[in-house]
Amino acid sequence: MAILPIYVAPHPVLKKIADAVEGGVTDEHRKLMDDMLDTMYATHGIGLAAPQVGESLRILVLDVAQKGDIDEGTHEKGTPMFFVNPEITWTSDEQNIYNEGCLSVPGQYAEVERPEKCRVKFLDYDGNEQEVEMEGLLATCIQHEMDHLNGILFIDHLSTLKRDMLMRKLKKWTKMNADDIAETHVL
Ligand code: GNR
Ligand code: NI
Repeated sequence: MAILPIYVAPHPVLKKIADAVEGGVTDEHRKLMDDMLDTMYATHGIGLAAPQVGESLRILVLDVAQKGDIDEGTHEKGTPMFFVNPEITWTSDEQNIYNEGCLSVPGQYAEVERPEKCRVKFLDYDGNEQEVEMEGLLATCIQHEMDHLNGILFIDHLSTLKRDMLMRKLKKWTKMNADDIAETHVL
């Protein structure tokens, strides 16, 4: 159990193509996934990619069903899901628009269009190969997380004008909150 600091844009680790996990899922990878899940719950995220905690590896955790508020003591885990070396094998023609946020772009939100459904092949927590189909928020979230493994942030889907505006707002946000986030974020 550990809560890891979150790397904030424009940190270079967020721009790298993450390395595939070679030789199967080990206890070391499982410890990273457990810590990522704790970190995700502690920060109220619904997904987290390893590069966001400074590990350039193709590992993700998701839980879009978590409910309640950790500060109020009403926080409940939904269904945590773990993905190692995920690959999108199919996307629907149908698109969906969500107002996205990102723990690495704190305080900023924008609408992003992505396929409404997708199929993903991956190794699970135990290292077994699986393929699942996702839709709605889950599909949006896994595509957002997969982007992180390829050095892409949700703001990279916006026009240059909107992206520059959000990055300027982010710089102001990090300056304003510098004291509060010194231990929880890496700038
Ligand atoms: O917590 C998160 N919420 C969210 C909302 C809409 C679309 C994507 C996301 S993912 C984000 C957590 C995060 O930054 N994951 O990389
Ligand atoms: Ni993100």
